[in-house]
Amino acid sequence: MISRNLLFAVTTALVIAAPLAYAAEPAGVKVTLTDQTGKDMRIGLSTNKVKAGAVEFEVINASTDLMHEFLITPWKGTITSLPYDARENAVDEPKLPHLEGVEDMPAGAKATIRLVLTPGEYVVFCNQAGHYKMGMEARFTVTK
Ligand SMILES: [Cu+2]
Repeated sequence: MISRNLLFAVTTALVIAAPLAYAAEPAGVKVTLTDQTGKDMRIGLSTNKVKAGAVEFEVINASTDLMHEFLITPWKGTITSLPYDARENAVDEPKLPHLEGVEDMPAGAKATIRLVLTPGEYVVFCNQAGHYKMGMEARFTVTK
């Protein structure tokens, strides 16, 4: 899906999403996108809670054959309640309040993105067609 505020992944390239406004080391989160022949798709996070400020997400698409992506949006509701476009079989991205991340990562691709996050509840997800409904979503919390 093509969305605002998103970057395209380039295999093994380092992608910096936003200029860093803080001198402190950013919090680090390792993100692993996995699937097994189209089943058991998930987003693995090394931690699902960080302090507000700069956060560096080290994303790897560990799939051997499928494209995945890593998107993050502020969301107070349940992780399965994002606005959904049934025709596209994907989360309705323009209806989200804010969206960042890295999309269309080929199998094996890695990307590092650095975001500045404010306190609150977030949902991370993959929005390749069908993947959100197949379990590629997780809660992410940013504390004060
Ligand atoms: Cu996916």
